[in-house]
Amino acid sequence: MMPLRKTPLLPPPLWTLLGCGALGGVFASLLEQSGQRVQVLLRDAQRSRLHPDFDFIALDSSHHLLGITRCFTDQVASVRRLLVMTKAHQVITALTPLVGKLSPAVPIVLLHNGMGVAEQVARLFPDNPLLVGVTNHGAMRCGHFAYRHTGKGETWVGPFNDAAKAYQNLAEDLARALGDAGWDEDIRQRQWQKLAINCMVNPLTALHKVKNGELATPRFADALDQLSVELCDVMQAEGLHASAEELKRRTITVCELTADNYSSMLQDMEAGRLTEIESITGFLLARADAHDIAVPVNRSLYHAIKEKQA
Ligand code: KPL
Repeated sequence: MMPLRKTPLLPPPLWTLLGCGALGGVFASLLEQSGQRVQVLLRDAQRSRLHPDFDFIALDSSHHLLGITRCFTDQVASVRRLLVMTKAHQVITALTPLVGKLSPAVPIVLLHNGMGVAEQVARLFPDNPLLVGVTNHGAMRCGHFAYRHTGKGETWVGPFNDAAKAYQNLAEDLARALGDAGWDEDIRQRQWQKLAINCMVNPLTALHKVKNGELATPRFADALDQLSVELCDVMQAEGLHASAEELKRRTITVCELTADNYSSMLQDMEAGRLTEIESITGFLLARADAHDIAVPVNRSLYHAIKEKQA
């Protein structure tokens, strides 16, 4: 009888996370809790700062202290898969120090609100598999390396370039940590659906200083109607499936599911941070202009946010 060959036990995957904001911190914690390995890649300027354990408050309000490893740019050779969860406008600045250092074999996953950033990343790293994704988990940052998971949602990732098509296993690994996560070859459709939700929820909640749930009340029904018609026109011109009623319905569902949450744009405004308006409504306006479609209501929200931000 042939002796049974032992299959070597593979070590759990190692994720390197760039961007320790609210969502990044929650994803790092959930990945770590699922038994996968996580290291966070920090800016060199943060070498001398204190690095306490992650203080993670789960959905059931339980507290967890997680010893997540930190690494810096000179350790980039250890990176096997890179999950980028900075704000959209920080992605290029955060990735630029890795140009020429990150192996072209490392898949890069971009998970942020808004669109238009992956095109720039593809120019910086033309040979790396590039994946993009959307998520609607809720998260809050409650201090230095302290995070609260405020809502469980879906996460979808898919390929931005051909090289990324072989990386479906990354979606499976995310699913083990996040629950609802999947692979979608046609991720652009989902990105636009999320963009439409963000174009409606983020500027409106930030300008009116209301929780997401408020948008599901009759007070905002007209505004959502007008915005969803404009968004639908642009999506159809982009060759995507869209109906204004469905975009509005999806937005209301998200607002009901996250009724008690403050949108990321409201949180950014209140904290005096730059918002993601350029990658959200700014991207929509650019595509509307390219198709010569008038989007006056979205445009006025864009200018109102820019004015407040200034
Ligand atoms: O993605 C979000 C955000 O706050 O940025 C939504 C979906 C609006 C949930 O708050």
